[in-house]
Amino acid sequence: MTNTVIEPFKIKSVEPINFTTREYREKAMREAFYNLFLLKADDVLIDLLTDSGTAAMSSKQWAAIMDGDESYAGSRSFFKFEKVVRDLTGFKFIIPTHQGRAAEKILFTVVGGPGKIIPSNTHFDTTRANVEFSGAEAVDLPVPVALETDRRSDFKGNIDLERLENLIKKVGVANIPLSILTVTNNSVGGQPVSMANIRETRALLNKYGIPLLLDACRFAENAYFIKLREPGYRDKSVREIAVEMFSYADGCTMSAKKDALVNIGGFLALNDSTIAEKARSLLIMTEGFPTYGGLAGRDLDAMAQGLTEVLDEDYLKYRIRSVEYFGDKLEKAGVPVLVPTGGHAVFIDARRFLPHVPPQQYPGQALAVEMYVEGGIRSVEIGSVMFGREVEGKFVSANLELVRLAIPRRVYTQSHVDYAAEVIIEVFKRRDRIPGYKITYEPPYLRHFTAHFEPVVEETAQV
Ligand code: P61
Repeated sequence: MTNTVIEPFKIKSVEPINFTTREYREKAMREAFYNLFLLKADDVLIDLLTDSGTAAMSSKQWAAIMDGDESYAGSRSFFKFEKVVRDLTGFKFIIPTHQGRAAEKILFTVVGGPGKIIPSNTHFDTTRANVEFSGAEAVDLPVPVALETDRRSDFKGNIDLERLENLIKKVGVANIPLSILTVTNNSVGGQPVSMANIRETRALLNKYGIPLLLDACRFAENAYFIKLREPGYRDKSVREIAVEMFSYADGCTMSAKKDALVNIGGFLALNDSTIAEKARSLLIMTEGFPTYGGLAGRDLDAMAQGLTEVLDEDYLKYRIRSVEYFGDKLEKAGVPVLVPTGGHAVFIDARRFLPHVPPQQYPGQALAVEMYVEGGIRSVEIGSVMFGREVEGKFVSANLELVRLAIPRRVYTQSHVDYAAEVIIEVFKRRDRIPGYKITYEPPYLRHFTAHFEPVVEETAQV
């Protein structure tokens, strides 16, 4: 019997990555104001900033691209895409968009607005931004265990049903146009939502007549976790599980840049004809005609093919295992990682990694900078840089100080992951000499993308 889970593909086209020296990276980091979003991608060796839009497409997807139909209206590519999405989700109205946030913007422009409340297990930042931009309020209701990074639990992505019912009773059904479940739950560590939780959410919302939507961008990874972990699902195909997940929902938003294995694309799918009609009108104004929605015809073909490939269980086995392998390796070396490892990324608990750096000196940012300088690894801070706030002049930290190492789909091999783990372990060995950071410039919104930082030198040695 062999145990090694191998990449279920061979490589037909390669893209070189650039090696740099430590001195070069120190300079690059300084010139980027210690913000990893401001680095040139060519100066990054292993890019774990995001799993979004970074997948390697298959030869079949590239072939489908050549077959794309670029007709303005009634494109063959659209009908192919629509059929694949409808067969999978069962939803009636399929509206293509250029990416996930465009679907969110259209949806919340139609159903949001002042006084409205949108509950979720946890809104991703673009979802929250679009809810709030409409004037509505985004409420996160994760289960309490989601905030305990060192506690293992199978479905840390679940929504807290008791808090959901209390919220409905408190604010009233009329103010809740819909509820949304993010599968997997990115902001709490790419953790899955159980089928039982989806089903019970549906039952609870039915009692009050509130629609349920899925933020489905990692639906296949979620479905595979259900197969692995939830009683009664081991013998079902991942496709059957995914179909069941969608069957409890009235619609979904989708960033196809994740589980549709493409570099750009998304969609909004709905059962309600009134909302769908309003959404289509907005689509025409902002994205494009309903049979291309801000994309080229060939992009729709690539999505249709990607949505089929992502349900291949050899692929999902490799995908989930290779991310877990990375997490296990770090955990064994004593690095404080969020457990269990999620579907798309390994998350490091920077508060435990750098206990001497207080939240107001951004331990996640400090760690992300060090990993780049040490070995050219790019990650993303998900902590007080992204979610911290000033309230009446006082610093309010994020719930968690995390650094996310997101794994692009089908891009890196096991030796890339081994190397990345070695770099992180080196940084861990000298963790007590790592300084905190202060912000020297920030824009009014989504500051993590463009803020400037400086090390706090008085406290410890300079980077
Ligand atoms: C990511 F730093 N995610 O995880 P779009 N829902 C969910 C997402 O994970 C998501 C979107 C909707 C990204 C990209 C990203 O500040 C950031 O196609 C659960 O990117 O519009 C995207 O889908 C939005 C990274 C987005 C960020 C915003 O890396």
